[in-house]
Amino acid sequence: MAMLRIDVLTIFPEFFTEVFEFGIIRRAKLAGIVEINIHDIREFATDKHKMTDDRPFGGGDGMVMKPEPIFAAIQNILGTTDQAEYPEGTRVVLLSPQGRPLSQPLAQQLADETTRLVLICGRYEGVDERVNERLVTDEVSIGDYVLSGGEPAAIVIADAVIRLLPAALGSETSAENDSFSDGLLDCPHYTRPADFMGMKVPEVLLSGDHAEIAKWRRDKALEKTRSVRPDLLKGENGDM
Ligand code: 9WO
Repeated sequence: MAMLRIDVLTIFPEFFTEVFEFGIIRRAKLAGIVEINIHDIREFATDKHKMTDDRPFGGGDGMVMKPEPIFAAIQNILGTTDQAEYPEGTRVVLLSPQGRPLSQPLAQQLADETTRLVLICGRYEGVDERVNERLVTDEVSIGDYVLSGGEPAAIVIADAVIRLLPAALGSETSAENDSFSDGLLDCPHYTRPADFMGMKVPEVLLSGDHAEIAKWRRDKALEKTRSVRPDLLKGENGDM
């Protein structure tokens, strides 16, 4: 049984046809570390026109996603629409700008604690509030901007979480070396040739002195973070 099962609810299932077929995510799927199922909300619409949206009460432009098809999908996927009966380790995440910002600690928490991750992708002007009230355990944002749908955000959160699953990262890399694992931005990276168009690789990286190389990399990561994201360096009480 996979360590993590991800179910995505969307009106555009084809959006996800290829996106999980590359790199670490593909390898994690093939290794049975993660199982990803895409569900077309329209298939859970009960009326004869398979309606997934309707006009907003109170007027206004656009349409709102109806609650019934999403409730029916959650019933089908989790066997219940009662949060108290959700399987152990279940998170039902609504992707929206109103959500808690995704961060490396949140991705790590989801990777460590979640066995079932359901991602609800909104479209139109939004999802009926009863979905948020009754079904959603977490609302998550990937940034302070509005997208045309929750689907791109679902891909981002799935990627950030899957790569942190134990054994998902092979020997070639490790999440511990992630810049964000120590709260800093990344250091510069170089590969051959050592001199490219007159731009030379820093001598220290050719020295073989691993202690000096580690110090150089940390100093560069600190320098980059200070210049681009000083907010990442502030402690709890706002000092450095
Ligand atoms: C639309 C919107 C517009 C202005 C201010 C806040 C807003 N929230 C939403 C919203 O939740 N829209 C629904 C989901 C329906 C339209 C597409 N949706 C969406 C999700 N747009 N952008 C996101 C999103 C998700 C995660 N992180 C950033 C943005």
